[in-house]
Amino acid sequence: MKTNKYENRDRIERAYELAQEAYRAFDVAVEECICAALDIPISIQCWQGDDVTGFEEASSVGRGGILATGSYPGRARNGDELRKDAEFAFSLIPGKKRFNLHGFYAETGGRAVSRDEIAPEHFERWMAWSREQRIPLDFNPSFFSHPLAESGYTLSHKDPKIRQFWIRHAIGARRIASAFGANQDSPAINNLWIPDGSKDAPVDRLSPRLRLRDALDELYAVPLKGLTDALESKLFGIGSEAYVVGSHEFYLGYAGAKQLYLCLDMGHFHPTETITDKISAALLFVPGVLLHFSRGLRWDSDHVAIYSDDQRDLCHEIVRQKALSRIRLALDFFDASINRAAAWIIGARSLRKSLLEAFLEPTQMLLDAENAGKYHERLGLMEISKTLPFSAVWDKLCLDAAVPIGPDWLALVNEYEEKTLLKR
Ligand code: RNT
Ligand code: ZN
Repeated sequence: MKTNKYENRDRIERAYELAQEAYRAFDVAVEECICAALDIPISIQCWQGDDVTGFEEASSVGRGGILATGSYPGRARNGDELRKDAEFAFSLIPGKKRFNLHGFYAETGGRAVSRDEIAPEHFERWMAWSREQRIPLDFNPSFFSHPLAESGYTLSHKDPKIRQFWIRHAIGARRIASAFGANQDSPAINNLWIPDGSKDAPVDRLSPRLRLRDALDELYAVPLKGLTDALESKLFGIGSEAYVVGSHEFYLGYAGAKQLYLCLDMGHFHPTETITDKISAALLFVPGVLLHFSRGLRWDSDHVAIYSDDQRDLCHEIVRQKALSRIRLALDFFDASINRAAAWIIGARSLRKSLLEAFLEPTQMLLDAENAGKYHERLGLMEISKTLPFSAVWDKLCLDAAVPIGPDWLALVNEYEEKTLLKR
């Protein structure tokens, strides 16, 4: 496929002008919508680049807690490859970006450093890269793929020694996020997710939750600046089909009580349950919400995010809420069965697209209809707004952001795959 086959500045500008006219009839200022959509940072997950493997030798010991499936060639095997792939993906993703790291992406110069000893110094290279790229970093402690996580319990483990190990890791992670915050002009999100749970129905559901509460109290008691702590729940996972210690109710209560951010992952709820309706409720009681854009498919939660009804609804909700200063957006999927840079690009572009569409909604008209009790009008307008000439505005957004239009990015991915990824 030839690069710039689709891009035709003149055609895009003409289509855009007509689109602007169409939106004007709905009192939508398209130019402002493009700027607003480009301005929202999307935190891109490093772990799509290497199948959540990390750089530790020890990670081969256990894959407990998380698992990417697929064996597409070209996985990044070290920090340099991961950074290179991320830079390539960045160049094809419009709008503001952040990069989201995990504890086991520490670069220790070949020295084995125990998970409970990782510190800001092991992220010097990431921080230098972040400054150079002007891409702020976010962080996550890693409570999986480790021998001490193999039992299925970490912060809620009944052995105090194992619990303390993970508490030390969590505090270290908070220090790293704090160092990121000092290295950039916005706080780093430090999102805590643990796999703790049980394959079969436990008799005692309370004790692990008491231990988790106490462990969290201990690790959040360390005062640190420059970071925003978030907590992520899950309904069930591999090996925790019957019971998850850090459930939604647990963290909703905890985040509310301690005034921490609540992380809602699109794939972490019952298959027919969406997170769209949870935001307005949660924001009444927690300082902010971190969203993990993912795609649950049957039992799994980690497929590439796409321009789906679920994602579009969610973006409409966060834009309508006018609470973007209290909402952070991150991608969370890991598909090892397709080109990994393409996975990043598809996910991030789809999210930006859903955001743009949400900004273009004639919200005031919908609200007027709703407030007048004219629900047929509300529904009618919602249907009409779905087929306004949105794709012409999306093309213009890509043009403004100087990223390839339409399918032109695919040719660049194929070229990168051939010249770089397949040589690994
Ligand atoms: C796992 C959680 C968590 C992870 C990442 C790697 O179920 O969604 O967010 O995907 O931390
Ligand atoms: Zn997640």
